[in-house]
Amino acid sequence: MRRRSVVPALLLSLGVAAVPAAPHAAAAAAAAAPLPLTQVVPVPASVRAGGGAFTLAEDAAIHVPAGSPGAAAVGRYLAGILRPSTGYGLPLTTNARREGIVLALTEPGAGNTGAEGYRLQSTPRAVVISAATTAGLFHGVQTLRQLLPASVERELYGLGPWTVAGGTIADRPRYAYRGAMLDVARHFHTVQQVERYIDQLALYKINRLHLHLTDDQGWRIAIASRPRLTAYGGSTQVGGGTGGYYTTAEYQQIVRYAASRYMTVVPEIDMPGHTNAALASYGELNCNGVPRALYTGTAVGFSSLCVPKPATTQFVDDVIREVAAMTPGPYLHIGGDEARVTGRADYVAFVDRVQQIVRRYGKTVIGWHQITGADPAPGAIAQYWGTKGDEEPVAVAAQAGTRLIMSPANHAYLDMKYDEETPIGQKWAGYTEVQKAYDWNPATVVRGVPASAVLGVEAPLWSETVTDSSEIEYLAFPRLPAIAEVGWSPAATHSWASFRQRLAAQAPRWTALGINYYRSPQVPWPWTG
Ligand code: IFG
Repeated sequence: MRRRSVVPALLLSLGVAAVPAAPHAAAAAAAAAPLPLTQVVPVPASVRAGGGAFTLAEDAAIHVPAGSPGAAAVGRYLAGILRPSTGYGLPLTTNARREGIVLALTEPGAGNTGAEGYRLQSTPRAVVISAATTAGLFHGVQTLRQLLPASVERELYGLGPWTVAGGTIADRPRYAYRGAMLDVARHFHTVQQVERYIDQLALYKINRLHLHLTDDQGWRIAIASRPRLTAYGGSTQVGGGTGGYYTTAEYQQIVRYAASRYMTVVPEIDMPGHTNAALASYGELNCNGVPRALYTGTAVGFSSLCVPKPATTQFVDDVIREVAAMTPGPYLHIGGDEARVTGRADYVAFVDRVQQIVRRYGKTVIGWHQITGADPAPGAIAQYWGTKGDEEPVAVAAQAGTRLIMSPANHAYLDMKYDEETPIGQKWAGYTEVQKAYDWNPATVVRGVPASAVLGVEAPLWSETVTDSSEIEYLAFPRLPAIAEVGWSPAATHSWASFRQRLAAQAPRWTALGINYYRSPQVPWPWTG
């Protein structure tokens, strides 16, 4: 669970009050009214304000249902956030009294909250978060966090009051697939850096973490039957650094951590293009049998597995078998993008063959939308990353049953620069300020795609120019919350005027969490003094 400083609690237990974060801030907080229930990102499906506010009492408890380890884990997660900043003990209890903070599981289907939704009712006696699933409870907790003062996110405890406005929220997502992709191949990002990003994504109810594990510059996942992929293919990165990779144990640590934040990991093995690291590691994968040199530049489209060779099929089988075995989630992403030096017939043959292998190992195929140029297998998912919305094969495949994840590069690519001054990132899909990341509709972004074919959205962050958490955060905040709202909130609530105000109110929370965000001129950020 969340790692937080235990110092305040220790001091409290010794009867010594830790130094409050900032007395004037406490006075301001005491004077300030509780945040309006609508001031949440993503904006909830329905909000009914009214009735008295709830104020967390020092002796409050977090009530969880008996017999649900998942609900207790969500309770502990919430306690891990509230204890350091309030200094309160906040014990978990199953005594079913409806007072303080209550996490309640309803009968499936009872509250019409679906697989991930929740109800949050705030009265002077209690804040009750009820859901049919523990995922719903977890998402309700994210909303509760945002209804408490931003200082609730701090490491050091403040003086409160910890008040939540009175009223009722009934909330559930528009789309089931709300993802973020992190490219750990161009620049390697450690388990700790990935876990930090997972915690930040959880704030906005993201539920899929797509890891781009392999590319020309590096192979980042250990494959026992192919040790050179990481021993050699994982030994460098863009710019020539030492690269790195995840052992199976480390990958499974990421999977577990993501699952504890109700996020499913989607591993991507990009093929047949973007494979220089593999081609350098095993000469047999090249048509001439000669291993390629390692590559540390940022060009794309120059590499391809040698499709006709049986050795290539064996390689793909080894890799997919092992990645599928270490991935509890239902998806396996096979890439398929920018295979510019793969012959057309070879590309179709390869994509058709690889899809069969993925299905044989019990996973659902995801591929970049170029796989619609082959024969998408039944149940396959295409991830759209175009910018024009006029790609005919995508519409044809969608009409024939292929489902889509929308990642239009001119709205959802977090590695695009904000403007010409942005120090990192790329610009091939156009400068992307916050409003451009927000103002699009997944249901209509590609012409001819039935709205029912759209599974959801994903925000890719490619790492050619991104080396650490600070740079991840600079590009992801504030645009990731924009895409999270596009994926979660009803289309009817979509409003840049409303969103930019609610986004501005997130800034003190990001500051409290140490998130290095870009202060976009499009957002009325609060005066920070
Ligand atoms: N396109 C490539 C990525 C990355 C990206 C950077 C896709 C599917 C440009 N493929 O996006 O590997 O280089 O913006």
